[in-house]
Amino acid sequence: MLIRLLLASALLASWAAPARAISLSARTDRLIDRLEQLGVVIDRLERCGPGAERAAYNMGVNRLCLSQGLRDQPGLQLDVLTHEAIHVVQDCLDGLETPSSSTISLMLQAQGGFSPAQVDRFLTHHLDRSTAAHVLTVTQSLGPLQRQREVEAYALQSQAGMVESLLARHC
Ligand SMILES: [Ca+2]
Repeated sequence: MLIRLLLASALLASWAAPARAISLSARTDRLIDRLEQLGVVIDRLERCGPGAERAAYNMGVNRLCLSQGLRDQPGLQLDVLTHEAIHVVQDCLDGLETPSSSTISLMLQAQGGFSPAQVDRFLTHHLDRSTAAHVLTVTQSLGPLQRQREVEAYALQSQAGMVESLLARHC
């Protein structure tokens, strides 16, 4: 199982990028630049939804909202942006220009030859217990595909380098 995890990580990660050498806000700026290059419009608003959401991505119009308030919390800001960037990757997997999206799980199965159970173990490996409980709560009313998209975004939201690599490969 460990070898499979490493293989999945190698498939997703960019080992060449010395990510830690760069500041959190510089990494956020770089990710924003990358998304803008793809044609994603970034809106910096006070709030991103009726429930004062910190961020949102609309795959129909390729607009990503990031709350202004996050500027004071660079670590959280990068995680939140990375979470939304994973939704952009999922959008790209079904064509960025279309209003539909796919999942990283289906991509790993199709392109990496992984079984659904192996992909689940890989994602669970990156998801800490408290986050996993939170994801189950916030996705309770969602259908299986939408829930899977959220599981992937929560599991990989602290993996900015991996997500940059996924954007480069699939968008
Ligand atoms: Ca789209």
